[in-house]
Amino acid sequence: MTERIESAYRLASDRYRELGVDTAEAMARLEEVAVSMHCWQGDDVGGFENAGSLTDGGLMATGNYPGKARTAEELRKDLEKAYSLIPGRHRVNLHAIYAETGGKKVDRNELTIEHFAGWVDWAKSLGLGMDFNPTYFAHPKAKSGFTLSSADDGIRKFWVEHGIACRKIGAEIGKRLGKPCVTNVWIPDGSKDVPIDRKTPRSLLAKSLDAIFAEKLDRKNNLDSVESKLFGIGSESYVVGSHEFYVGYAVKNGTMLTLDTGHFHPTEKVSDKISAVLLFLDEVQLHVSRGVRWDSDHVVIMCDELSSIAEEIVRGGFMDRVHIGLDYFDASINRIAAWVIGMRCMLRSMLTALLEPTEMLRKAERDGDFTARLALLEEVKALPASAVWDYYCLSHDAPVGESWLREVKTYEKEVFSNR
Ligand code: RNT
Ligand code: ZN
Repeated sequence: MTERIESAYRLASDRYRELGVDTAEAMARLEEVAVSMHCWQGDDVGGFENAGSLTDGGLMATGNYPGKARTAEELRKDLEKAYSLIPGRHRVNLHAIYAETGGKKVDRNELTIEHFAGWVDWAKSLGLGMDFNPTYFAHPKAKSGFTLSSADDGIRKFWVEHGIACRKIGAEIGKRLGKPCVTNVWIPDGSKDVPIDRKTPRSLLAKSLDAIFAEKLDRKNNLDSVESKLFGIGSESYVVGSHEFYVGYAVKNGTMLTLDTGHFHPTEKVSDKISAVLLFLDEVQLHVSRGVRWDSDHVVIMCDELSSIAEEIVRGGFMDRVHIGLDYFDASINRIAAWVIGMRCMLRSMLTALLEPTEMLRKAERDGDFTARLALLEEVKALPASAVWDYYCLSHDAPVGESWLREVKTYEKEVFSNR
């Protein structure tokens, strides 16, 4: 098999060379892409706290596939399995509800790095980077549907303290791992039915965020980001932290912006937003998801929008300003497979974009030859990127093609069946 992959690669490489594309260079650039893999796919956004229901916050994982991770050890083991089936060095994205408190109840405003030391040591031993998220849902103090924008001073104060605690944790994670941690704020706040006052919660949210971000932290360790949403379960009519709110907030305050591909109107595309917001912001984070009809958090696949996102990142020269992360939760299929499919698709779409004969396409556009632009774009889709991808997997100790699935099935038999 190795020989077949190598000879297919050589043929592909020759074909790309004819178009002025260097496949070795594309693969070298792909090595630089560290995708943040979201731990919450492994346990349906459960965490280890048992403080409240996930739907208090408008998130819902559907399905009951066996084998869900129940402890940090199980989750790390599953994550390790997934990373072993994905080429390259990546990152892990953690939520505050994944704290390890040794059985003690520690409320969210009291969390410290100590509760994540197990995760940091583990990430270090695997050479992973790490990102972090305060958890503003699945908690009694989120039950009303309002957290940082709550009209109740006590509730708001609690969640501001949680935000501050999490930024400190993020900074310490970044320091210990020697690469910055993106600490991302997403809140579920909003209302099911038409509100009278849309203004007050937004001004309270801005005030709460100002309090959370008041302390300047070294960007070497921690990068703050804010994530908008269009609607959620229970916040169909009004979301406090809308896109306009956070674009404004991020531009004014110099934070990063998180663009989740499920958080816009279905015909609105994140791929089109990247070059716009990066004119005014230093960096953005992506939560790559796949909405089906709505923000349904399906597993990422090779769809047109994924290709467009990858193309925009590469064509724009944005690889070092766009932090790519995944965000979905599917409990109806093997959860490790869900990670592996999404990660491999994300990377394969990046490789395909890196292999694009962009100069040729740009020239057609510059010359006003839109016939050629369209014709070439369609021909490019048929280039042998998959042969380069197979070779990339082979040369990075990752399974080629569908062979990773066998390993997941074996793991399922040996590990999941005992849970
Ligand atoms: C929710 C947001 C948010 C969460 C995670 C768990 O709609 O997308 O990013 O999915 O933080
Ligand atoms: Zn998200």
